[in-house]
Amino acid sequence: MFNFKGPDRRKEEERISNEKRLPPGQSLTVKFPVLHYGPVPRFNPATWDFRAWGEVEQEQAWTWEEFNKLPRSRVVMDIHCVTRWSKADTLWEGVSVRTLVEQGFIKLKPAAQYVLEHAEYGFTVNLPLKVVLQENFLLATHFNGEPLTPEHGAPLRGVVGAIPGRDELTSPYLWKGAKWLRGLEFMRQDRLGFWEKAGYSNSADIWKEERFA
Ligand SMILES: Nc1nc2c(c(=O)[nH]1)N[C@H]1C(S)=C(S)[C@@H](COP(=O)(O)O)O[C@H]1N2
Ligand SMILES: [Mo]
Repeated sequence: MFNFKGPDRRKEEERISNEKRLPPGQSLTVKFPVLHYGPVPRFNPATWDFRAWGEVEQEQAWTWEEFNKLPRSRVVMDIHCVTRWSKADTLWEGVSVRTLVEQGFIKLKPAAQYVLEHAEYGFTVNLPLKVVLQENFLLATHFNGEPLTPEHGAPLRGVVGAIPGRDELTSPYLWKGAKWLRGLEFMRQDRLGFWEKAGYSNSADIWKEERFA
């Protein structure tokens, strides 16, 4: 992609802003800051699994090997952190929940309305099912063509951002994607995740600047 120095960062910020891609209160970064609570877990491909449970016809569990055989998708998005940095044109590759549902890898019960992402160490994040099924939410294994690094969520993370020009999609802040993701729980009723319980906004819409509850 790009490699900017200071003045280029400002120029790029101006461009993104002119294209109406910079949400209120955000500034563009060309770095990729690391943000999370707690330690970075180790990945063991022999014991790792990814599970889907709750309001599903049948619970599922994929090994790392099986997960890598699922249909794959790519998406280019702008990502926006609640701590006010944004990063433009990030390329993510992985597995789309919408595709898993459409192709019958996950069979949802009609009662499923909300999703809780479950990550290592009991970390959770909640989103409406409707948002998880959008194209701007991905179960990502790769960032900008490379496997995720441990600190950015390897081997698998949820990621959510804004796809330029797709204003009809709900676009939450980046914390709504759990790093070190191990499963999705489909629920009838909403349940708050880790940061949501700590006072962050439940809906977290970047355009409405919904940072705190
Ligand atoms: N497991 C886990 N995932 C998490 C978090 C966390 O604390 N634990 N923090 C979230 C927050 S607040 C942000 S802004 C993004 C940051 O992702 P990055 O470190 O790749 O930039 O991860 C999100 N996912
Ligand atoms: Mo964050």
